Amino acid sequence: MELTHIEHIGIAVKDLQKAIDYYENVLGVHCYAIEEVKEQKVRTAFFKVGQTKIELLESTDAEGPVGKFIEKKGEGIHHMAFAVQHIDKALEEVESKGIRLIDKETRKGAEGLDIAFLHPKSTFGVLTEFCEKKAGKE
Ligand code: CMX
Repeated sequence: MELTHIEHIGIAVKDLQKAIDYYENVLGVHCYAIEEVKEQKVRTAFFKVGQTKIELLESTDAEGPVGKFIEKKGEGIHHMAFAVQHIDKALEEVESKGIRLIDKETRKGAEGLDIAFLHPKSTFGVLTEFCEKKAGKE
C-alpha cells in the first residue's frame, strides 16, 4: 500500500460561515467550494494549502457523525485523510493486519472521491480516511 500524501484534514465546526471567515480573513486562504454531503450529514467547505486541503465540517443533523463528535468533544480536528492509490487493496491490507474498518466498501465522499474510514479505536484515536481519486476526475 502506498499513501501518496495527506489529502485533507477534517475539522468539525459549529458554524460553517464563521469558520470560513476565520480561514479567509485571518489565515488568508480561499474557500473554493462548499458542498453538502447528505449521506454523511454534513456541509463542507474546502481550502487548499499546498497539496493538502482543509475540510471544514458543519453537521446538518445532531445524530450524524460530526454532530455527535461536537456534542462529545467540541470543535476541533475530526479526521485525517490519506490519498491512496488502490483503495480496495489498501482496505484489504489494513484489515488483514487487524485494523477495524468502518467501511468495508468504499462510498462517495465530497468532490466525488471514493472514500472509506478506519475506526479510531484501531488507529490510536485518529479517525482515519482513505481517499482515491479515480482517473478522469478533476
Ligand atoms: N475521532 C476520534 N475518536 C472518535 C471520533 C473521531 N472523529 N468520533 C468518535 N470517536 C470516538 C468517541 O469519542 C468514542 O470513544 P469512547 O468510547 O472512548 O467515548 C467512540 O469513538 C465511539 O463514538 P460514538 O460517539 O459512540 O460514535 P459512534 O460509535 O456512533 O461513531 C464513528 C463513531 C467514528 C464510528 C463514526 O463517527 C463514523 O462512522 N465516522 C465515519 C464517517 C464520518 O465521520 N463522516 C463525517 C465526515 C464526512 C466527510 O469527510 O465527507
